[in-house]
Amino acid sequence: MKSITTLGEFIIQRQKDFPYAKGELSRLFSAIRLAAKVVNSQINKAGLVDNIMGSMGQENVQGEEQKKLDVYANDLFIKSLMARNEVCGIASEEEDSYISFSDEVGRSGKYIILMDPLDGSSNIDVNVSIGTIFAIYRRISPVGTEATLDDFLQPGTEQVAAGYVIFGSSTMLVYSTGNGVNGFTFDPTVGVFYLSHPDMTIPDEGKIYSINEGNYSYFSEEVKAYIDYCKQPDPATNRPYSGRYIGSLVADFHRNLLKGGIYMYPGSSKAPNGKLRLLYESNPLALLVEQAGGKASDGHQRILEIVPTELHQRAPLFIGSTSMVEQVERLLKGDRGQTA
Ligand code: P6P
Repeated sequence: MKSITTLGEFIIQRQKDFPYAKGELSRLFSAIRLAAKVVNSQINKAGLVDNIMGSMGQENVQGEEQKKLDVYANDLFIKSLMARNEVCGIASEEEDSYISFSDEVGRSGKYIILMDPLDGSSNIDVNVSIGTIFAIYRRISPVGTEATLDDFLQPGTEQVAAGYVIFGSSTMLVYSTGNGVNGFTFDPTVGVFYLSHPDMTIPDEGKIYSINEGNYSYFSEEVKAYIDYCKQPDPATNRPYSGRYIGSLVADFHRNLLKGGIYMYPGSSKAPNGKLRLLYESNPLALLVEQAGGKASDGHQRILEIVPTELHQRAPLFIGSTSMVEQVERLLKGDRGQTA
């Protein structure tokens, strides 16, 4: 019988792909894997467990109502990562500022992690897929000192690993260390992630466009032109496309990664830089999509090359199949000839 590879086995096999390979990737991912399993078990019974469901009646730094499961996932990932002695600091959507570990072991950590512990959590109550997104960087401050803000404000090109966990009809962990993208599906009967999607690549073309069209009247004329382009019948270019918008970034991204498509959260007159966070939402997904052969842009420049200035800064996001992202970039440059 063909043996299937577990996440742990895969990481050991690929340890050489991870810079400074001394088992560090294995320990980092074992923390993420453990936290993902525990969060998964809580999400699966969220409808039943009163003490988890519902809001804590407080807001996070984003001004968004903090659901108990957000806080639970945030605390769990932080505890699990701290315990592996590889991380000197963590930044999270749920934390106002970054957390640096001041003890000697923490200060000796060589990596920092940025994460959205439970993206799309407003969907928990309606049983829609949600996800965790993470980005791993090598610290730039000296080992042995406390992490600094500069460790977290590195461009996405400096990520040494990035990935997401999608809690959907099945739970999957998808990640890259810069050598392709691989997906692992969780088998809850044995508590193991198995390699189910080796060497994931995104089709260059797709038929799916994902955007919240409720914001149409607030978009620029160029973004409106692309949305209209997606809807214009043209058999030669596979149009009209299908509109698919789950309202959960990880779920929309994952579907487009597998099937081809584009996800967009543009700037608007209401929110000039859009809604999504550069450091722990767009950058990790941009690394994944580029490693899978796709593209991620803020409409004008490569997401990964944006030099961050603030921990929670937002940026417009156009991400997915290369030819679709390039099409919208042309339109954003005012090249209307492409909408014929
Ligand atoms: P809107 C969830 O809050 C999230 O950050 C992403 O997961 C999702 O794609 C987006 O916001 C949805 O935002 O404004 O369309 O409801």
